[in-house]
Amino acid sequence: MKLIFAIVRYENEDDVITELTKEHYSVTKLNTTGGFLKKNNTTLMIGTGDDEVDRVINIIKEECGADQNINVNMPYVSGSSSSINYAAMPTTVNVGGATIFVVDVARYEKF
Ligand code: 2BA
Repeated sequence: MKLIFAIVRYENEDDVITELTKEHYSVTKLNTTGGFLKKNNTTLMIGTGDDEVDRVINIIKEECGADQNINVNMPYVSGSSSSINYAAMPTTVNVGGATIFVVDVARYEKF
């Protein structure tokens, strides 16, 4: 058995969950925050059989669409302790798609 962690954009979570549920996969949704952009995203936990992993990843791929570049202003600190400057540095980051981890499940029980 595998446990799939899929980090998806907040905008895509509904579509991904709907499609997975339609195909009878069980999903747990966690509200998470990306460490870099500090924006809300969603982490989905899906426990499934080894031979179902590719199907689950394909569904996520279909619903998350292509990635895209966005411009953000990242906080930037410069100077020394006597004169610290705070500024915003324009940065382009690639967002979209999904980030997926697949891990082995050592034991699974359900009561
Ligand atoms: P964030 O950490 O907010 O990252 C958002 C996007 O910013 C990333 O998109 C990436 O394009 C860029 N980025 C992240 N860290 C960066 C850095 N140190 N320097 C420059 N650019 C950086 P994705 O790679 O698609 O990641 C989307 C979200 O998935 C991430 O949100 C994070 O919540 C999660 N994630 C991605 N890789 C991860 C990993 N190896 N471990 C844990 N979480 C991960």
